[in-house]
Amino acid sequence: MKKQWWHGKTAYQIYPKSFFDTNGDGIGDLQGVIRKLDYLKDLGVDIVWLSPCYVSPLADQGYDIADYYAIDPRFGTMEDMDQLLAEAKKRDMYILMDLVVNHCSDEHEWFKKACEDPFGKYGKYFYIEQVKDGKLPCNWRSYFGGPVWEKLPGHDDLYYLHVFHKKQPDLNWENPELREEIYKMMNWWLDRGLAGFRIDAIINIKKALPFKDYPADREDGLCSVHNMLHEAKGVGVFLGEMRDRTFKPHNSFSVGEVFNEKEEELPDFIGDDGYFSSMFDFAETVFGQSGDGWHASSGITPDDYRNCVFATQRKIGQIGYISNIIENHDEPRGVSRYIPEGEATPAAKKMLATVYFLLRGLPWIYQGQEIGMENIKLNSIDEVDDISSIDNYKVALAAGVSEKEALHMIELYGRDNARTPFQWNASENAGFTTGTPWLRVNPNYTQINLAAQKDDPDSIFQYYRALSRLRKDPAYQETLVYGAFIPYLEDHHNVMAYLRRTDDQTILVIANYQTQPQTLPLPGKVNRILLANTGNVSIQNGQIDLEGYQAVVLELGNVIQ
Ligand code: TEU
Ligand code: CA
Repeated sequence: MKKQWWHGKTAYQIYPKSFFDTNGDGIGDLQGVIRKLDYLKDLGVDIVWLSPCYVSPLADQGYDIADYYAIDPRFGTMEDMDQLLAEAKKRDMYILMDLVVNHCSDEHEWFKKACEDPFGKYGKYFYIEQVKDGKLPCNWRSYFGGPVWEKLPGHDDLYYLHVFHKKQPDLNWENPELREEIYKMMNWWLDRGLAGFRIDAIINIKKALPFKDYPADREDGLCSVHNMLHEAKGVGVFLGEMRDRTFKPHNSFSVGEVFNEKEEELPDFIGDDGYFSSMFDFAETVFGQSGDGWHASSGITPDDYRNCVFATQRKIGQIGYISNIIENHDEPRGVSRYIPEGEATPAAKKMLATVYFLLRGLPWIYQGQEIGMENIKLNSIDEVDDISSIDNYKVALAAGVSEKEALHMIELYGRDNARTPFQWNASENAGFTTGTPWLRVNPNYTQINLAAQKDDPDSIFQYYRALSRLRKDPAYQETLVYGAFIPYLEDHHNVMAYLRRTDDQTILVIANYQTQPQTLPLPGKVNRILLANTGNVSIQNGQIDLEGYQAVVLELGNVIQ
């Protein structure tokens, strides 16, 4: 694998709407991101991915873009964006925007023109089908529930495709004219100084055509889009063209949100000449998911989590450079999901931080993760904003689940968990806004907030700073960035341990993933302790006595493996 400038960096995802509000309207904005660049630099952040802040009706919180060339006034102006790019550059930081091109908003000019002339130029930017006697072209279910076909406004016999929300009409990537529009827009942003993109839902752009039904998988007579994705061939033609027309000429960074990738395609996706620089590991995020809806999902134990992570590390090997997360804006908070209920102490949160951050791959921190932000408790469905949660709530009730249980399911899996405002301090609204926050602040902000951790050497925040510094330490960087990943004690219950190894150095990451202490054998002599998430480290007779949720990073000598 060719070495790249970004391999040794630390990456961070900002959900602007919930990050920091500077004008008191209760909505986070670009000026808020600018104000916090020094904070991010101090944390050790180099690369910043901004969730969408383009003009949008926010039907899917900005993942429904109505103008790719303009910033939504609720987030600021293009001048703010240019200022952010300039201020980031001054700090050797790199800004990525979210590229949402499987679909646009139904309020985009293109779609409005398509409604005026469904068979003209802009009608061909979308999938518009004639429907006779009400028989839809296919029985796929939208990711947000219901059929993927909606009546084209102004036309009784024409329907348009939307695999997501009905306000997110799919763009027709089979149309070269549409693809040219997308590349032009991408290059416009890259020429403006953007370092690259996070690529949204990109595997959906290639449909298996002609449209056809698959066996219904629920009472609604519909089926998962995944049936079609499994059959779709040739997404690489579009992705290779995108790479050659945009990323390559700019030598920019790109990270794909890719679910349902085919294993044999991994080298094409993230190999040295791959479509993208990297892609996210979602193995642990999809573990236990059910096609019947969130209510039918099973939880994930520490051993499951470890096995998912190790499977990805093995699958990727030296093919490319995976992006490692414990959460993002679509997922519950990692510390609430991957640490058993009631055990998410600061030590446990730092243990989780240790075992994912030092994997082989690019470590991503999602806003608030660095201070251990947690899922939010719900009192009623009226408090929920997320369209995916509301859909799953309805599906659960229809399946006979009680309202109480359906609400608890949203507490476990809902996307609002990661979208509650960043908890800056213990003042009103956690210091996020002087106005009324667009989404409820987690009431635990009085305990969990940055101000309470900034100057505490034992805080989660300081621990993330230490992890980022360790991974960039010249004495260990080559091993932690490029060293082979070798599982250790991988069948040992509630243990997550692995070696990172080069010819010259071996580093052991070893964690006790439970409250009860356990003593474990070490695979070699300990040269030095590089990091530990709790007090003292007890090593004797070639063994290590780990306290509950203790994680330790050791440099070893003469390892027997
Ligand atoms: O998500 C793509 C996606 O398919 C999964 O995240 C999941 O299906 C979805 O979150 C529903 O639970 C991307 C964005 O990350 C997400 O925020 C958008 O809602 C979606 O695409 C549409 O743009
Ligand atoms: Ca604001």
